[in-house]
Amino acid sequence: MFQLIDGKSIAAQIKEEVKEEAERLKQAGIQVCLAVVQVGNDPASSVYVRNKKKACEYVGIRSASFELPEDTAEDELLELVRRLNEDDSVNGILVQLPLPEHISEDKVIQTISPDKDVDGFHPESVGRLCIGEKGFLSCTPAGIIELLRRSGVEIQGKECVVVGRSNIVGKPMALLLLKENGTVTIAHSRTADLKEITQRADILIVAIGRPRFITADYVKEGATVIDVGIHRNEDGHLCGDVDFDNVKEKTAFITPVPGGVGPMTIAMLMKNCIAAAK
Ligand code: L34
Repeated sequence: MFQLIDGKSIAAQIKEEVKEEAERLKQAGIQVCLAVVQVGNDPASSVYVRNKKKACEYVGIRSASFELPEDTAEDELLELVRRLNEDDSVNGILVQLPLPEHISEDKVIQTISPDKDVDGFHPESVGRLCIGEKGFLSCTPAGIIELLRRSGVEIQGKECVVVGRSNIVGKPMALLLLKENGTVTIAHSRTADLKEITQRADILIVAIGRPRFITADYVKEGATVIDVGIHRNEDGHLCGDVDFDNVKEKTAFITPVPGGVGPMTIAMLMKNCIAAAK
């Protein structure tokens, strides 16, 4: 028997906690505000951005929305970010990724003031995480740690395998698991014998971006499986990087898609906004 890790309900709990904090700040005269910037109208990004704005509204964080056309010049976006850096009424800045090809994501991320880096993507935030200093944590990996914690899955001493090495998920995920005293392996698309590595995992975090890639033969009996992937097929159905129905019976704990990691990313963003305001 496996246990479903209900990201939606754990995220709802966290949002209740954030709501109370936002209320307390309001009573102290502080209205928390998140600037949400989207360039173009990638349908998936639009869904995620809409969910973020809805969460803001629910917890009592003001969201200031900036929707720029796909052909926005890089300089124009950088100028907007600088303006938001200077704006004292804005506590956090979120520029939804991916950006159009002609804009350098690195440049944009590095232009965001580290004090308003609620995504935790700025090199200063990443550097802090790397050396164990306090700072903004990338929302998806921080949300995964919170999912494990609130589900009673111990990390200390466990074999943790992260599949994927992106700056947004894989790398910070590995660092956070390490901070929790996990024994961490990062595998990726060029890993020679992926199955052999993933079969060792007590905690398997999958962020490879391939629909239903992880099947039962990749999973150790009794493992905890966290699925970061999100794919939409022709008929609008969502699935993850893990073949859920094939894998679930082999696991002790598993996250679904949707309703797993996604809602947690948003809940942690709300938490980071409160921290930014403080
Ligand atoms: N700057 N860009 C920036 N920050 C981020 O933290 C993100 N990420 C990723 C993409 N780009 C980003 C997100 O917000 C992924 N991501 C994200 C956010 C929310 C959801 C999924 C990914 C989400 O709400 N998922 C729902 C289903 C939504 C649907 O219907 O498609 C879920 O239950 O998984």
